[in-house]
Amino acid sequence: MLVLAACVSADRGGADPPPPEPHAGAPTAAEGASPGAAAADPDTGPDPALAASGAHGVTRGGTFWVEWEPAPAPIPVNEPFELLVRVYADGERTELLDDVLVNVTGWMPGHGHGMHRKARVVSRREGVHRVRGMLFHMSGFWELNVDVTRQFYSERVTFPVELP
Ligand SMILES: [Cu+2]
Repeated sequence: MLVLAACVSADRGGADPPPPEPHAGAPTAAEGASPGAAAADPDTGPDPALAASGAHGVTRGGTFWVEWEPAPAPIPVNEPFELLVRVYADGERTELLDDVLVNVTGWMPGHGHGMHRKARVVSRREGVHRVRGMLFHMSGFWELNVDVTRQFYSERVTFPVELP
C-alpha cells in the first residue's frame, strides 16, 4: 500500500514533465494535418470561384464521377445558362457512362432558396447531358447539385459556386 502510494506519488511528481510532451505532440500532429488539408484534392474541394466555369467531383457514395461545364462560362448572374454534364465510372474520367440520368438543381444555403425555375435535360447523347433552364438569379454563394440516377439508385454531388 505504502509502496503503491509512493509510486503514485512519484508518478504525480513526474507528471509535470509529461504534460508538455502531449502538448508538444499535439502541435506536431496538427502541423502534419494542415498540409494535407491545404493540399485539397481538386476532385473533392473545388474552388467555388473557379467552379463558376465548371468543375468535376465524385458523388457522396463514391459511385459516380461528375464533370460539368456551363455555357456561357463563367456562369452569369441572373441570366439563363446551359450545362453539359458527363458522368464517369472512374476518377480519371476515362469510362464515360451512358446508362445514367442526371438532374441539376441550384440552392443558396445562406438564403434558404433555390432557383426560380426548374432546369431540365433537353438531350442526352453518348453520355453527354445537355441541361437547359439554369438560372442563378443573384450573386453570392450557390450550391450546384447534380443527382445521378442509374435505374433506381441515386447519388448526389454538390459543387460550391461563388458568383461575383
Ligand atoms: Cu439568394
